[in-house]
Amino acid sequence: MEVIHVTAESSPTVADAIIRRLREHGVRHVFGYPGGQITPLYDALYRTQGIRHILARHEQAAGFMADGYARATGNPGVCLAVCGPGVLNAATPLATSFTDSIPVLMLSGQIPIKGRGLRSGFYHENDQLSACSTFTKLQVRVEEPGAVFREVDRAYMATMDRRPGPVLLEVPLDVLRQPVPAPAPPVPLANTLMPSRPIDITALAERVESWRKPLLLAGGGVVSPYASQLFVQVAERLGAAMFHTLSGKSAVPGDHPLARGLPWHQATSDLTSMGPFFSPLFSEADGMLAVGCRFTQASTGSWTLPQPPALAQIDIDEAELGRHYPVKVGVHADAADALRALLAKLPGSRRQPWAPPVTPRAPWRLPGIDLLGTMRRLLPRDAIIAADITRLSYIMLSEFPVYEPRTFLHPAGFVAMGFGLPAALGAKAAFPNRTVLTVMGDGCFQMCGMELATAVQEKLPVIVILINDRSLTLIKAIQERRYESRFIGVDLRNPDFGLLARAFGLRSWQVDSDAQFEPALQQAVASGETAVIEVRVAE
Ligand SMILES: Cc1ncc(C[n+]2csc(CCOP(=O)(O)OP(=O)(O)O)c2C)c(N)n1
Repeated sequence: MEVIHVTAESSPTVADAIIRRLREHGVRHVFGYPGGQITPLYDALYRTQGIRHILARHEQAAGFMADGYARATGNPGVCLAVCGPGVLNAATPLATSFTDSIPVLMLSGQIPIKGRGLRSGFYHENDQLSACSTFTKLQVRVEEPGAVFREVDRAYMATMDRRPGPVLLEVPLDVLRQPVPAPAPPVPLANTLMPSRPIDITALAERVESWRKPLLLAGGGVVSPYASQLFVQVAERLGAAMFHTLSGKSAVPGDHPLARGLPWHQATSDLTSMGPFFSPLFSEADGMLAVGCRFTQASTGSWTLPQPPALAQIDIDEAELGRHYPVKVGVHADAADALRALLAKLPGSRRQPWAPPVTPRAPWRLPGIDLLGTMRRLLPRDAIIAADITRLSYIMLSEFPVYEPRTFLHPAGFVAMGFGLPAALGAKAAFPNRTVLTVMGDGCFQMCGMELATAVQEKLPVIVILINDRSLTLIKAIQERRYESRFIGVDLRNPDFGLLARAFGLRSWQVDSDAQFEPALQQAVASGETAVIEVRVAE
């Protein structure tokens, strides 16, 4: 239904002002899906140079694309969705960004001001600001044309302020069409929102230096090139063993001699009884410095991970300090700022590592096929991997080394299926010259597979590793473990994925052995085109 007549405007409107302002903030990509109340924003995009719109096939995918873009770049991802059904379709990615502290701006319209309130009869009527209030860090509504620059600045910059996260900005259709009364003021500098303040790190430095057997734990707050580098330097000075959480995966280079990976090397289906899988170093250490991490259920095996006798913590969110475990020293600061200050206080020499070298374990493999070894050999070091909610992703979190920050994208906190392909597309938009790959189960793929059309139309070639095991294995494993194998709702009758790929004009490979997987991945990487590699898991 389209009942709104949009006329061409000559002077800048609020919609023009919003798009131009975002461009001034550095936004170059907007992931979206159109609708009646946001047509002025689309028209503004049409008339504004230097900002690209990427059309998804569903607002959920647009949201995941913005999230994937933000995870891969560190800059806010921007998505655009119509008020009501569009924004609510994107509720899951917004909650994903909220849980993992990913900066995303969701830009939306709203029905005209006179229709405010429910049951007014306007189509798409909604109260999306309330609906999304528990999973967006800020909700902004612009009702006065004169407020547009201030409010767009506030919304955009809030995505990055202190703990990053998603912000919802809505503007009613009639306001979007109005002229802007005054010229744009200068764009405020990012650091005016979060002035860096002197951090007193003395107590922390004394504490960590007193430990003979220290551990360092990196969370998502350390996933940036600068923070990651500082984190590694602190570990080297202290001779500490470095662990990372699920969100902190790419913060620690997997081939560093002090890197010890996740706290566990294997997870159970319901994250209980994980004792045998925890690293023994947690029981042997005499202190741990945790940086930018939340101690989630998944990272700690439902909080049964043994804790060293002393914990120090650095976090941008004061509420995280001591939330799960008592802390001896808590530092409320940005991870990089605090690590830099800590480094300056530590002696310049490097201590000998106390933890024994890693003892290699037999690598995980599917019957007949070594996915991880082949992928690591064939993918460039800086390849970006978007790992959906599938068994292989959890194995990769534990066993697949990545080397650079922002190269492993995973919805660790909200655990939302359907993330992989769109997040990969978002990353590819940001880095057209890097290899981008997604790992998906057959369940995950069928939640967002239509985004293959986006990959083709928008020329965002990504590689899809699709594990076809005809089941929702992670849930089936719980039914096996807890419900005496009473399997219900977990077996999939799948389409022919090769034919499906062909319907999008894409090349695909069906593989079930090393001899097939290796050349398929080689060709897919070399082709520079979107490719689907279906890994057929034996019955
Ligand atoms: C949107 C959403 N719905 C349901 C779940 C619960 N869930 C977690 S894993 C999983 C199965 C995933 O299946 P698949 O993609 O085939 O991967 P596999 O488990 O087979 O490795 C389900 C249903 C979820 N995490 N997200």
